[in-house]
Amino acid sequence: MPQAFKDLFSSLPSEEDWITASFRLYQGFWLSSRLFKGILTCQNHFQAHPSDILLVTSPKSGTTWLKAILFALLNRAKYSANSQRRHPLLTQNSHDLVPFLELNLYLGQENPDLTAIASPRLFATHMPYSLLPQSVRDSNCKLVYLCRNPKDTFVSMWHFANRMRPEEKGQIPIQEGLNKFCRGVSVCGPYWDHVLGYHKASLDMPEKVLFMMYEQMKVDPHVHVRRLADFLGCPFSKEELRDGTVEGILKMCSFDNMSALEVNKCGKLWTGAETKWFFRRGEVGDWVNYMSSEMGERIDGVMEEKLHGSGLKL
Ligand code: PPS
Repeated sequence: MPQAFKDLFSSLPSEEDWITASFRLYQGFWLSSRLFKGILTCQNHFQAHPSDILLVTSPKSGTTWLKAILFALLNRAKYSANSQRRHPLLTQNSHDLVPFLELNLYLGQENPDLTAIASPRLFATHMPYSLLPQSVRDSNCKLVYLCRNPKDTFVSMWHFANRMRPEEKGQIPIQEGLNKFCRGVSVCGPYWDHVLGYHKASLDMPEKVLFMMYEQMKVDPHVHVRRLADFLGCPFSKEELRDGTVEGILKMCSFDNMSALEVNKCGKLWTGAETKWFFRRGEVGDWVNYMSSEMGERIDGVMEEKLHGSGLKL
């Protein structure tokens, strides 16, 4: 990390993270040193194009799923999900097909080669709205925000942190994770400020920011994928609607199909994380299997207070 970044990072308020290192509070959000470096580099060097599409999520909100759906949607003329045979999503994890700006592209370099990426370029990010590079906010590029209910997001985060922790550290007690989450201390947290930033942006600029919910996608994926395609300016044609293109994409990107692929059972990502860790249960309401109703009510109480007046209920 450049010395100036290091000096700034070490001057910031710090908290123990969920794994082995520390978070720092930068402009209201908790970041690891990797994220901090990637975000600042990206802010300084990324030039958004008006045709770019950015998938934004708070971690564990369904990023892996929506990366796959967006990739399949945007590349449907080139790769048919219905024939399934040659589709890149069958042999590559969606994180390898849709890079994170701050965690892949701008992590170790100021000027990654983006020339090979065809337009519209599809990227992902966990960056809070207020930390996005200025060029993203100024250009006409589109942002798709996927939000997931906080209790399932928290439980998913807790499981993932436990997998990332070295064996000798043991599991992070769920109560300790909950205390952190409810104080806002999680990757790119506070969770509620992350969500609120994009929710407000979607109300202010509905043509630029689409706010989607994991739970709604689970209930009625067909409707929401069509909504996504309309928003991105690539609506499904009548013929596509007749010939099962939407169903093909949804089936290919379904939890059952993706989690059964060899690449998602045995592969690893650049971070060292195993691809199978990104496919745990993929269900709505799984939190009840890990948290007492009092713990659930605690998250509900925090959300009620923090989201008050926003019009958003989670
Ligand atoms: S990350 O690290 O932020 O990219 O993780 P992310 O992909 O956002 O979150 C992981 C959770 O998403 C679930 N998942 C899916 N749900 C539905 N359909 C599909 N295809 C799918 N793929 C992954 C995954 O199981 C994690 O949720 P939990 O509740 O832990 O199962």
